[in-house]
Amino acid sequence: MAEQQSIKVEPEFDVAQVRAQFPSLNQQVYDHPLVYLDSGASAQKPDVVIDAISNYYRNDHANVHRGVHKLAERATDAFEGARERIASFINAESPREIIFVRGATEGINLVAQSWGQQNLKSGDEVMITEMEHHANIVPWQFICQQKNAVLKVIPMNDRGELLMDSFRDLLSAKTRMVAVTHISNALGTVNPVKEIVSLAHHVGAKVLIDGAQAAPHSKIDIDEIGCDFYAFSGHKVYGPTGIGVLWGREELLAKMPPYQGGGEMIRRVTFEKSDFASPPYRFEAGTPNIAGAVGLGVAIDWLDGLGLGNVSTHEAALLEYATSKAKETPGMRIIGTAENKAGILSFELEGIHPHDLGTIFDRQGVAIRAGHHCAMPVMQHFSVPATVRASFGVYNTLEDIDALFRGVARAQELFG
Ligand code: 7TS
Repeated sequence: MAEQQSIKVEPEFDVAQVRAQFPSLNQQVYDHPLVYLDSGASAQKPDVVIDAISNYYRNDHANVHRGVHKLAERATDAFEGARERIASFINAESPREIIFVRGATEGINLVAQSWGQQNLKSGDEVMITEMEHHANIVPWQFICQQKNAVLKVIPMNDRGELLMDSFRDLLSAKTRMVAVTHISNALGTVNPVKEIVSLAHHVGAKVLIDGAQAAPHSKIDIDEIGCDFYAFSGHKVYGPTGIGVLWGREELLAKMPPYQGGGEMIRRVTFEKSDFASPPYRFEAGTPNIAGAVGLGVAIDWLDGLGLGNVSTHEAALLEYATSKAKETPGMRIIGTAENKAGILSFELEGIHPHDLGTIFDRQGVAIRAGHHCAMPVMQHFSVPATVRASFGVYNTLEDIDALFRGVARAQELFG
């Protein structure tokens, strides 16, 4: 993702020093040192994040926005401070554009329901791609069924790259929303989101980017991408689970109806009628995940402190090394060979079911994911039931990849 790398001078990147900050990596699994290659599913947490959550609960916890006492003030400052940090991290114009959600899944559901209920009508079209995670398929199916709108799918080639000509052909005045993953979790493909946004805007469609896999790996600048909504999850960017971010353009959010009703999201309530608060609070009914937001703010500062250019470069080197080893391995087929690819290696091994492979890896302390990766249409495209996926994080090393390939050799030995 060279185009999105930060141009600021970044600190030295020392993977040993990064690893040392992750207590969970320092353990044995079945008498082998843990090799964690499943960050695409969820990343491990550095000390600073664990400590921030613990300190918050030890010292500062109270409910936000409503208390008149000191702890309520501190909790509110920490919560809103995290919102400001996240806004500046993705280059949003204002913290009012940052909605705290449970994760990318909830962010997408929020847009599909709130924006979709108001803006879609019978015959309108919503466009997604063949490589979406179910989180960016099912919410659109729901709203399309509710509104009698049509779900269109941008196809991909056998390398796992979107067919941009087909996209151009599918676009029309009927297209109201284009919802696309920034990076495919099953293939690693980095999609040309800027170009997609520009083409979609040309026909008057809005664009939502599912950034769940992109936010941990590269600098996200929503202003540069030009999209209308961007969603990501805290737990994949080295932050806690149960918290994520939906960014939306302020002028769009201002017109959108609430997603859920309850406390925090109202201005005035009578039994006849309720008036709603302005964004982001209109979309944050109930007591939020305060500790999660605090942890996420710290995680993002920490990641930013490593330098996202460094992170991209490090993970690109891991991918290159793993890909070259994969190409030398007999019987191994890489699923997803896009020109522009992030740190994900999905593969199948001739004659061995991915789930059996997963177990063999596990017994050697190597954590990978085997399955359909919540992207069943991708599996259908490649005619496989599942793949094995190694996904890389900031703490992975070339030795981790060597361990992965020792696992492959062991599996081939066992299965003859
Ligand atoms: N979108 C993409 C591209 C994802 O990879 C994921 C999670 C989601 C959305 C949903 O994120 P959530 O945090 O709301 O669950 N992907 C994976 C994965 O690849 N393995 O486990 C979860």
